[in-house]
Order: sequence, then structure tokens, then C-alpha cells
Amino acid sequence: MRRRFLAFISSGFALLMLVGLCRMNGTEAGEARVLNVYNWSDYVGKHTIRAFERRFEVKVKYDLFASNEELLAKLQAGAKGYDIIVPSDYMVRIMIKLGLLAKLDKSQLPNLGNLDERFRRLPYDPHEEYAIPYTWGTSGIGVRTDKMDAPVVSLGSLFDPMYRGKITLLDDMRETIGLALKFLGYSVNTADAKALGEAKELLLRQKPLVKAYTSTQYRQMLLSGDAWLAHGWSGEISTARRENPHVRYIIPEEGGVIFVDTLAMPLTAPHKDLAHAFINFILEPEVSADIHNTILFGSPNRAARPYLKSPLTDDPHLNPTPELLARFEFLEDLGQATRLWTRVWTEIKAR
Ligand code: N2P
Repeated sequence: MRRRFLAFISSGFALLMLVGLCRMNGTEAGEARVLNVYNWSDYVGKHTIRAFERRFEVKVKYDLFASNEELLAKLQAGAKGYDIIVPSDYMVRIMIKLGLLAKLDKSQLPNLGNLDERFRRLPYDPHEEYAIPYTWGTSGIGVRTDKMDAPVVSLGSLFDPMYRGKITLLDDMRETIGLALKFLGYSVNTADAKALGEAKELLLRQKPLVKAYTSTQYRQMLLSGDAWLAHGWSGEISTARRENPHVRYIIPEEGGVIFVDTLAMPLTAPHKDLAHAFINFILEPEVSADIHNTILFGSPNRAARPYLKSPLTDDPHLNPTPELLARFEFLEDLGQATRLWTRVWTEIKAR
């Protein structure tokens, strides 16, 4: 009995020693088993997360945001658990300015060379210190072609009383005020109070036609027929076409917003080594191609190109000509004008 007890005690002791050793070996052994990813919805490949978990024997925890402003607010409110976040170009610049991002250790990112040169050292992060391009895309219009008498070519359709109750707009200050500005012939980055006033009036007049301001439901609403015209993002709308060929993503003749979304690490990321492993994994050609063939947003990865398939490779609205691209603008940090924009947006949403 006593011997059994001693054996029990000593095996317990051995266990405690082991746990202690793991702890002493750095938090890694004990904690690095989890990677916390904060991403947009439907923004990863079918197999990406499972494949990463298996290869690195870790668990990925996944959380979703629906706009860059939501992501920023979350970090500013002190959220500390995230290892990987996915801010767009202009938001990377803002986050760098606010000191919210950690510098990347490029020695842990040997696959960086797979990126297309055109996506290296972009203006929002000129030394490629903080953010690695993940996708690119545009915002335009999702159309239920079977409900239209004529092809939709202009943003004007979103303001047409004929489609009352069948229109959705993104629940996104920059995108939706940007859309109104574009329609009026202004820049999506204007700080001009008069231009913003006109955009506000236009959006308020349009409001009775709008079924919903949503960045997450419009795909489903197009499919169900609750929406016939949806302001939304290129890849996301294009994926709806797989389920219903009457759904089509179109680039309006006025142009719109073009973006590069990135993988970045908050300064407070608890598992930075694992975060690097994740970014490097995503940069692998076949992993990357699986993501893009799934979500239908553009790929910045040159080495993945041979694995990309239709419609990503041949849909003209996912591969706009340089002439069409010239009508698109990247969003910029609005600086001081952010407050004016926020006020306008609050008024539009509140009324
Ligand atoms: C996809 C969201 C697209 C991100 N669900 C736009 N920056």
C-alpha cells in the first residue's frame, strides 16, 4: 500500500516537474498550441485552417470582423489575444501610425519571395515591415441578372426607385460614402465638407430604397432574391454565382474602391512565432491557390499562379483592364477628416 502510495506520489511529482520544465522552456511549449486569427468572414480556403493545424499540431481559434473600423475599434479597446489580423491597405497605415502593429521578422518568412514584385513594398508599408499582402479585390455591384431588363453598368442603378426594397449597401463608412462620392464624381478620399454634404444628401434620399446596410448578408440575400442589386466585394459576390448563375459581379463604369488586404500581427500578439509560421504557410503556392480558388479574391502570389483556375483567371470583372482599373482608387487615411466622415455616417445610419 505504502509503496503504491509512494509510486503514485513520485509519478505525480514527475508530472509536475515535466509541466514545470515545459513552462521554463518558454511559454512556447505550453501556450503556442493556439493561434488566434481575426479575419473577415468567408476569407480563407476550404482546407487552410485544418491543414495548418495538422502540419503544426496546433489549434486555430477564429474570430470575425466586418469592417476595418470594427477591427481598429477592437484593438483600440484593448483586445490582446489576436495573433493574426487582416487589415486593408489604408488601415495598415493607420495602425502603424498608432503603434498597433508588430514588426515582422522576415527571417521567419522565407516564402515572401513567392509574392509578385508588384505587391512588394506598397505605399502603406513601404519597407514591408508590418503587413504581407493576402488578397486584392474591388467593390462593385452584385446583380441578379434574371431580374433586370437591361445589363447593369452604372452605380446609378443603386439609386433607381425601380429597385426599391431590392438594394443592399455595405455597412461600411468608407465604402458606402465612397460609393456616393464616386457616383457624384468626387474622390473616395475627399475631405471636402461640401462634397461630403452632397454624398450625405444622396444617401439619405436613397435610404427608402435600401433593404439593408450589410457587409455579411448580401451574398445570401442575392441568392434568396431578397436583393437584386448589392453593393459588395468582388470575390464574395462571384462565389454566389456557383450556386446561382443569375448572380453576377459587375464593375460599374464609374469605378470604385480597389484594395489590398494584408496579414499582420498586433503588437500584443501572444504567439508571434506561430503567427509567422501561419503567414509563411499561406505564402506557399498550393495553400495560396486553394484560398483564392475558394474565395475568388485576387492573388498577390506569383508562384501560386499556375494553380489558379477559372473564373479567377478569366472573368473580366475579376481581371479588370488597366483602363478600367484607372477609375479605381485605394482608400487613404483620412486623418483629421475622419471625424467629419464618422459624423456623416452616423447621421445616415440614424435617420
Ligand atoms: C470578404 C470580405 C472582403 C474584404 N468576406 C474586403 N476588404
